[in-house]
Amino acid sequence: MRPAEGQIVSGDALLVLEGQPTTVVVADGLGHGAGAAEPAQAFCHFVRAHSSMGPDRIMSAASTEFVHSRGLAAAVLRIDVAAGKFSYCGVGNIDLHARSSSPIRPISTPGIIGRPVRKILHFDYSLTPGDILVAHTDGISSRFEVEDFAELDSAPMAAAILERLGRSYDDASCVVIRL
Ligand SMILES: [Mn+2]
Repeated sequence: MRPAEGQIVSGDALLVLEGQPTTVVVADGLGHGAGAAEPAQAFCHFVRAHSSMGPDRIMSAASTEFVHSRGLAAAVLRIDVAAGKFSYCGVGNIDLHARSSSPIRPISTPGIIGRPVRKILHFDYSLTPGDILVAHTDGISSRFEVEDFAELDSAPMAAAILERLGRSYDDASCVVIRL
């Protein structure tokens, strides 16, 4: 991840809680700089504190919890490698792309966490070894195919996507998960 041009602090935040299952959070606080980083980082702490809850329950609890914040977009990914399962729940401009043996195309519910949101969508999928998941904030254009980066390992892939598709005027962050 990197901050928008001219900013020192990124208003995006990422969290990876490795385990069985693994939880990944991608968050984008409204606006830029330290004020935007606050709700994004608070959301990461909130997920860490509620990691036993399902992504959809975390998200609906967060809608109330962040009512007095400036608001944010975020997605929670839950990856259970042993069970071959993947759950996704997002609100706002967070995108997920996959290269997978069965189709994985979740969408984030339009809206802002901390403002009234209509029914929050969540998605459950099967995972197979070799599958690749890429989640990113709207500081990265979603006009790419995972396949075009698939020869790279996770960290270089995230860096290449950021470099080639990052928008300089926004905080940008990207997480790559390879099974
Ligand atoms: Mn953004």
